[in-house]
Amino acid sequence: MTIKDRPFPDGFLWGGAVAAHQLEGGYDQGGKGLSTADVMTLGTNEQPREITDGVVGGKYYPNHQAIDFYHRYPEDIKVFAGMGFKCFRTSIAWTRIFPNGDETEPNEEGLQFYDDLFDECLKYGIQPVVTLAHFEMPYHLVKQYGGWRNRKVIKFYMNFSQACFERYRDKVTYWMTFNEINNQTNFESDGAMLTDSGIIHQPGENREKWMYQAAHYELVASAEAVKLGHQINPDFQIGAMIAMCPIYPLTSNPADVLFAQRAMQTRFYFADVHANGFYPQWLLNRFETEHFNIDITEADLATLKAGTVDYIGFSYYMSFTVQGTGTLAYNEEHDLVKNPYVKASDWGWQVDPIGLRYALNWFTDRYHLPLFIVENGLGAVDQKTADNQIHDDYRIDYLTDHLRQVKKAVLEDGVNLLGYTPWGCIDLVAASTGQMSKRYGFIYVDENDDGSGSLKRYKKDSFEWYQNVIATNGSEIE
Ligand code: P53
Repeated sequence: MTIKDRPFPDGFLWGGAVAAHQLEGGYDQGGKGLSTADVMTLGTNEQPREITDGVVGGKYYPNHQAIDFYHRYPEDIKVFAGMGFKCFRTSIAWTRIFPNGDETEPNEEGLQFYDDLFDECLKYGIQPVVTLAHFEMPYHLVKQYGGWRNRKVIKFYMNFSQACFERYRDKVTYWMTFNEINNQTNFESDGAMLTDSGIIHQPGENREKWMYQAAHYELVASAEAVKLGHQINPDFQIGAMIAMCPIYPLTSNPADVLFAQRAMQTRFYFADVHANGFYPQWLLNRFETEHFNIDITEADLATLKAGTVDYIGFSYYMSFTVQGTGTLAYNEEHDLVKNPYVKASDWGWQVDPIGLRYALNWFTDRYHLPLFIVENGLGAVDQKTADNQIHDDYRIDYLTDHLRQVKKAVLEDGVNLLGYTPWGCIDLVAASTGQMSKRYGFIYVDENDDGSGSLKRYKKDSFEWYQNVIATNGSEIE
């Protein structure tokens, strides 16, 4: 069987993906409250973003302005429509709807903003695909309640999701509950813990334990949201969102293979709970032996069972590799080794297109659910020429190489894939570093790391390439 000259399935959702805090800006407008994304400064690959105690004068916070999508979205959506987007993945900033998180009534101005944004998409036949919590939550919930350490936050999240489900009942079909909920597997990263769980660690506490506790409340909240969403509109498709970085053994040494398996079990148990509705036994055993005393009630277990997801959304950028360490306790901060068979991006992310086909098959075998690639892409430095061209052939190559593997997975392996939304379809603020110079877009935004620049938009070479991929429904990928 060949993939040459064959299209993707009818109705395949080609589009692009972004997240509220990384492009909207307007961080204090329309009644919006302060979010966790608003207290993170600019970093680099070597220098992690600083998490400040509130907004501190004299520091630069890239998400405050981002690319000003808050004011420019009609112009940007129009350009997406010109590319032929069938869908557009974005998130709803929790703090536009519940500025502090613990109010009883939602903020009408925030709700109206997303009504207008979704209407603008629908006008062009672009369906919004929406993440509820994408790496941000009200900062007040962090300060006042300890973020997702606190069971009370489940209720606040439910208020938020209910307000969104009800308001956008007839505008949105595809939802995701928590972006990359499993990125906190790297619990030693302050950034990952804040963005995923609103956790600011106290010195000396057991970080791993708190990661599992926070993730448990999030998984319960997700399951409750799935249940509620289906009551509000039975046609809703509510998914998980998992950061898929397959983890390979460095060698065929059985100790490496076993450790890689446990690393995968650890990084993806979140998806197990989302999709199966229960915890894997190895992890419950680990909670016991480590005396983590995670607060998991019988009622929680029933909720998890009753609120399994409809599909698995996932991001894919890179693969990881590990070597046996003599223990099975996987620690992402320390246990990753270089894979000699793949190259890395300028930010050290191991570029591995075949790993995407592997991932699609792995998810399918494990959960037998529809899949949705909701992020994929190459963060790279782009040069704008004097005549305003951006020749990003490296990005076209990256995406073509990945789409080739996706196409094989769909057409040859029979994977059920709903769509493909490359990350940062317009340049935006990088999550890990806060940089503008780590660009993913088909559309270049004239803005520097320090926020200077005209914010004008320019089409890159990849724009026309992707436009053609969509117009031909991928049939030219071979
Ligand atoms: P940036 C780590 C590993 C894989 C995906 O990332 C990740 C991260 C955290 O940075 O995040 C996702 O912008 C995330 C997006 C993010 C994108 O990947 O750091 O869902 O919000 O922007 C790319 O290069």
